[in-house]
Parts: sequence; structure tokens; C-alpha cells
Amino acid sequence: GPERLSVAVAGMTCASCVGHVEKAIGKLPGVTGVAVNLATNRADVTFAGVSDPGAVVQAVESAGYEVPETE
Ligand code: 9UX
Repeated sequence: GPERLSVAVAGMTCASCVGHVEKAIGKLPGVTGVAVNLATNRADVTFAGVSDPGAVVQAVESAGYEVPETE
């Protein structure tokens, strides 16, 4: 069934940052939904099948933001 994933995203400072991160994660295979919150610095992602945390981290970093090590 669907899997959900929540990752911390650091470095977002404005509302457009949220859009950049959502677009990057939304392009990933199997992603059916993504909601990024500027206030909580989190991205909540839904996958159609098995989640791929590494792909989400890579997408965030490629867009110019960071996933803290502790997450
Ligand atoms: Mo806003 Mo975010 O001008 O990288 S898009 S700071």
C-alpha cells in the first residue's frame, strides 16, 4: 500500500522555496503527494508503493536545500 515519509528540510527562507522543494520531490517516481511546510521545516511525502528516502534527500539537495544529518 501507500507509504508516507516525513523529512526535515533546512534552508528554506521564503514561500517560493517551498514551491521549489515541492516541485523537486513531486517529480520523483512513485510520488503521489508532497506537502512542504515552511514553518515546521518538514516535507511530508506520499508514495504509491515503497518509499525511497534516499531519492527524496537527493532531490532536496539538488534543489539547493539540506536534509539535516540527524534526520
Ligand atoms: Mo525565496 Mo528560496 O526569494 O531559495 S525562493 S529564498
